[in-house]
Amino acid sequence: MTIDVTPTSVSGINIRSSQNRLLIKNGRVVNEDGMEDADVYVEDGVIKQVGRNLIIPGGTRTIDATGKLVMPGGIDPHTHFELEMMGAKTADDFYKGTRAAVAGGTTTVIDFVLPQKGQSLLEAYNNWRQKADGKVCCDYALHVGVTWWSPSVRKEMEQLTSEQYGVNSFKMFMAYKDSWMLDDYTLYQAIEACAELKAIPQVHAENGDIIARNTEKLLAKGVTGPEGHEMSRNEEVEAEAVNRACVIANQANSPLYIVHMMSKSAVQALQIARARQRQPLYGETLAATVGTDGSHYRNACFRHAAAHVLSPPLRPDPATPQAVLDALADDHLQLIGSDNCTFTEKDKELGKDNFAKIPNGVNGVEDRMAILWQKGVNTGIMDPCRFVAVTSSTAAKIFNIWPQKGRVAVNSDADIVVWDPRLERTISASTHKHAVDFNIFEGQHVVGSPQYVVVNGRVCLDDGDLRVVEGFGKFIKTPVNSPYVYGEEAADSVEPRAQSPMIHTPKRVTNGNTPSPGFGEELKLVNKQLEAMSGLPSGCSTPTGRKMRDTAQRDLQSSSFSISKEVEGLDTKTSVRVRNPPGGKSSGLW
Ligand code: URQ
Ligand code: ZN
Ligand code: ZN
Repeated sequence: MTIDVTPTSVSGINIRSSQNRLLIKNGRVVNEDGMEDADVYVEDGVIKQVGRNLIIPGGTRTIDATGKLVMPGGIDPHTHFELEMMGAKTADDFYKGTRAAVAGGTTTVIDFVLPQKGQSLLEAYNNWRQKADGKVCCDYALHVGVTWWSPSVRKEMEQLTSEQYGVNSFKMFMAYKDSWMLDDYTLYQAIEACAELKAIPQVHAENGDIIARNTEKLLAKGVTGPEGHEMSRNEEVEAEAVNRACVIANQANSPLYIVHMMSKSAVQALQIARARQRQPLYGETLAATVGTDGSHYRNACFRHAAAHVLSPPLRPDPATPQAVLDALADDHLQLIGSDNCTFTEKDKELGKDNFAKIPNGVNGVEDRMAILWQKGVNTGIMDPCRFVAVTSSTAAKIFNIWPQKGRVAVNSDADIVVWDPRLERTISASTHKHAVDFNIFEGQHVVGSPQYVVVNGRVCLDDGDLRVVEGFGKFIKTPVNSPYVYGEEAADSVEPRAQSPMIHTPKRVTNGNTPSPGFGEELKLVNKQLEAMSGLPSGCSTPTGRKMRDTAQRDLQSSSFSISKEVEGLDTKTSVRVRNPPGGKSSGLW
């Protein structure tokens, strides 16, 4: 067991009991559906009271959160720790990876069990549990990959969804031909199985056949460097697979969750499918997508360019980060993960002479929240409530661990971030907590970061000092039949979904400015293309003709609370207005 602690702390158990009571005072509590000025009292890892004038036992440690936001700890729905792929093993193991997560404000990660073709899913699951259980510094759950198909795989999927194993999501690959990729027939069966089990099917949406052929052609022409990676799999290759996956899910009358959406075209394809399909479709993007771009593939330095290689790739279109941020704010995308999958310079060199051999993956679990805060909140694109939704609570709802996770409320786990919107830092590999020697956000100045991070009631980031305990985290079971995904309201048209108390209506920050250009004209074009590709809606499920939301009608009832006004001296250009929280308008003053 490794303990990053001050000399006064002695063991995981003692640390737990000596810090079993905690009061976070004078902060502004932010949940996905509103904000309120309230104190938060924690005992034995659980939030016991939220409000003002609380009666607290003597000897309780108090954190003064004046001027700070008190938010649910981040949930990163997409990590790969200790993953072996493409001849290498990720630098971040479950200890270093979750330590980096906590440093950045994330208190739960969902990692992927990825079985080899022909391997038992249960065996792979057990391997992952063995790797993770003794090392995680925060709680974690598992998705399981379906990388091949047989009756035994179907049976093991069912076993994995039982109470004993606690898995409710399965990832299928439409890329990585000759390793994890499934053909459409098999993908259809796997998605059907998920729907039958009331689990959540996830897809990696890229056309693996096109990528394989393009790779051959590029290599034959002498394009061997990292720039060939994006060239072999441009936006269209991603958007086609997004549309195809949605069509297959529609035929199977299944919901669908699309992981790591990296391009405007892919988001447009999803937006169109969400408008036509009855079952819910969810889109996840990455910190990498909003925090950097594909221009790095043209960097003359192989190390630099290869460090940015992931799949689907970062896009050269410089409008991508802004468009993806807009989509996150407008609920065309629902979550942001990291896809943390770090390989060292030495590992990336496996592809020195052939871009197709560069191990795929980048960092992100540590900087995901600060990057989104900087790019999304400080710029006024989204408000803090939407920030909480996309970084935490929506993942908790989809994967059916809400409100245990993803909420600051009585009886929720005490996974809490005290966020200082004034804290400034510059991201660098020289200071990050990852085990990897490169950071794709190197040199970026961010304003807003966690000051305290509480994991299950224990202060693991203490006024900037990281004090995690290896093995302190635990495995969290994710039960099937998530009401958010499979509940009645989830299958209805957009109006009832928006009215559901469980579902936050996303808030576009208006700032008095015209919203940045969305997908208007381009969308119409792609709409036509995709309609032509997909044919008519399935006879297996009932199309609802779900209406696309009218952006002009969003967020018209803003309150006057403004972070830039309230936190004097902030150098963030923030001017965020939010709706009144449920139960009445907040005072707006700390
Ligand atoms: O495809 C993924 O999610 C993993 C296995 C690799 N990382 C990446 O490049 N996205
Ligand atoms: Zn993937
Ligand atoms: Zn991934």
